[in-house]
Amino acid sequence: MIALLTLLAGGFVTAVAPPEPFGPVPTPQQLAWQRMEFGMFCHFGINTFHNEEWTDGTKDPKTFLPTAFNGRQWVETAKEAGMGYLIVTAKHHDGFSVYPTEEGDYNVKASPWRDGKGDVLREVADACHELGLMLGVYLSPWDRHDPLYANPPAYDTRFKTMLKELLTWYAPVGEVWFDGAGSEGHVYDWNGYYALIREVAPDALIAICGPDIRWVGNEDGLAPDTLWNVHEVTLPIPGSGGSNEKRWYPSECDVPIRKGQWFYHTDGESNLRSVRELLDIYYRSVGLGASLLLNVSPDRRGLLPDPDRERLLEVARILASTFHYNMAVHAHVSASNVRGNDKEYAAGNVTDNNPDTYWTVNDGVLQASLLLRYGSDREFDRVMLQEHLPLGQRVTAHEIQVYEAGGWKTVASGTTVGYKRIHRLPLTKASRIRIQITDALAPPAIEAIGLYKASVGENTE
Ligand code: FUL
Repeated sequence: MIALLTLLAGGFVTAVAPPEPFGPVPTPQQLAWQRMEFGMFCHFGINTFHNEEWTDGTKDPKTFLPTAFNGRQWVETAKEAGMGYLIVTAKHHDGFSVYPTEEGDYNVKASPWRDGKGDVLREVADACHELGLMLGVYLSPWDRHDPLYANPPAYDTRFKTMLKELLTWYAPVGEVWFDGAGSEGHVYDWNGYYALIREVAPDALIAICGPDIRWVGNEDGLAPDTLWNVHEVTLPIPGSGGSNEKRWYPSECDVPIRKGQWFYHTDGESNLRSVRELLDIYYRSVGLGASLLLNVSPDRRGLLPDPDRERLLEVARILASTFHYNMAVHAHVSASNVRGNDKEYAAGNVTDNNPDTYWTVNDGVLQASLLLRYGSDREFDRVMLQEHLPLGQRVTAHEIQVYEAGGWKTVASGTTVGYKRIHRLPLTKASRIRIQITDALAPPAIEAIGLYKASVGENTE
């Protein structure tokens, strides 16, 4: 019998077919990217040496002179903080390239740093690849230095050559970040840029002014409370067959660790965000299903400033301590409905720590609940949910309830779940916890549930 079912199901021991995917679903690259959750942005360039956010393209390249550059320190810090990727500014709006491009003359080769042989990207890329972080590159379309900028076709050709340099010299590159700032009214060959990236680095995701990763819409690190991964993308997308296609388009929240400063400023330390602010940003980005791209700008030494580094690592330690123990794995978990009563889709899948398994329900069922039971009370103040994204995003409303004095009491509620939803609650004691999916666009498919107690460190200022 099992053998027959195995044959019928194409190799899987299951009697019931999985639900059809609902709407657009992530590509494997998007899903892997979403699962990293947290990345570091490093703005480093000629601005670093002028206490300015946007220099105008006239600063002398000789002023780019880090005294103790160590790209590995950036990557090691990101890794220690639990980040999965790091994005470097190869060229910002001022047009100065921190890698030895063969295009133009406004780049590291014109600086006395390491006798004109320095290469920021080389060291950061090598360290990323060695330590297992995904490397991303920021290449500003807006260029305030390059005389070719006034001649769009000539500039496009140069820009594509630079993209090709970055994607081949520092391969593999996982994300290309196209900033829209300053570009109002300028016509770029976006289709040509995208086609080149797809050809040279098919696994690279194109972010912001691009079809794969969406800007969350602010620089405060805050995602909206209802966050969908499916959006209508209006940019030109090669091969998409139209400009208003609905596609999987996950959000990235970019935010600087020093308020308002993407580049290092010698007098900027008072802008360093507090532990409490950074934790809040984490919960309001990752905790709402977006990715968090936190900018830590290297200083004039070419190192992450000590206070910023310590602040980041402190936040990372606190988060690791909050989330290291998921007490849901010790609950008895049951569900109001299990698809075909098949154990392939059982409630227990939400606590098995396996992203490939999930709990789901019969076709047509849009409301369902999971019940977590313990023999005695547990104390928790964080509840985490994740949908199984390979089947598309489905949940539109949910509630967390606890059984108390003879009745169910709602302690948290929300709309979308998506990649992840973390609720912060007052410290709650209960032996029965119910996760209610109260509405969905298609039968819910939940991959993971977590119950945690926040580290005392979360009360740090
Ligand atoms: C903005 C830029 O203008 C800032 O300088 C910074 O690069 C930020 C990430 O994007 O649009």
